[in-house]
Amino acid sequence: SIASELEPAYWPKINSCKLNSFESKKSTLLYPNENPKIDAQGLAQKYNVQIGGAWKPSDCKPLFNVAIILPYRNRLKQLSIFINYIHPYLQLQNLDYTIFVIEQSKNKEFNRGKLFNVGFTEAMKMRNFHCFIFQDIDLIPQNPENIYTCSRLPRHMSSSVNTFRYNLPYSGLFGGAISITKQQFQQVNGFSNVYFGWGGEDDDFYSRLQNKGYPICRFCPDVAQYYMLSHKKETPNKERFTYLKSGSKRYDTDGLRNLEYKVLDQKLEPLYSWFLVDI
Ligand code: NGS
Repeated sequence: SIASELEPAYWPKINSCKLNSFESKKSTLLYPNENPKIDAQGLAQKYNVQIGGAWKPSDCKPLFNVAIILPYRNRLKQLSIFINYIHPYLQLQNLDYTIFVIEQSKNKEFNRGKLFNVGFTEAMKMRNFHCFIFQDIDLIPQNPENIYTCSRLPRHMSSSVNTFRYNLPYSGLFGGAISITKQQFQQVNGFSNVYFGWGGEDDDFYSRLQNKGYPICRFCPDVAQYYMLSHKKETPNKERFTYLKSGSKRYDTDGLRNLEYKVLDQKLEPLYSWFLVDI
């Protein structure tokens, strides 16, 4: 049934963490502080975040863990707004989570899909994560019920964004913020690596899921509400439609399986694990 497909893939059982501590906030939409004080050490202490951006509840045992992968370049203010907001938000949900920031070096166009593949690969070297959230740092989840873990089906989490007046622009949209299990991500060979510049990589990823027979799911619009931080529009990739057309030829070869990159630097920051990569 639909209901069971929306359940977390690792729904907590007896003696494990309840997901109910956010009940009281249910009807309140949350907004980020757009001018947060940048005191990473202080925030890490206040919220008990382990170095590298990891946290889990101490009074119960989460039955799932999640890696949150954030592709990044040149948006320091947005990063600090997001990071300041997301730790307390996630802690309302009693998750075992780690935050990864994957920064692309300067020399090429931004490649969101490839950075997700890198994030997946590096996170898996640190720990055998069950569940991955791939998301943009300009998207602030507003409803604490939008749980940051995997459903049985891959989930489009950001289906209701203020900039689209909380409407879904097209039914195949699978961009912004998504959740997917490790196995599902490996089965579709991750994202394509060929999309440099804005657009198309998420549509390609959706086709990969369809190709392997995975329907996607979404929570209802009031749960899936996001507030988008403003920024100027990126330059679209002129090749994106050509790549999308020939996409199916590359599903098996282009992705996690042929991923090549170089880690230029890495650091366990107080609030996230940071990787600088040349792709
Ligand atoms: C589509 C893009 C997607 C993008 C979506 C929403 O047109 O990559 O718009 O973008 N696909 C192509 O360009 C082929 S948004 O308005 O949120 O910036 O995610």
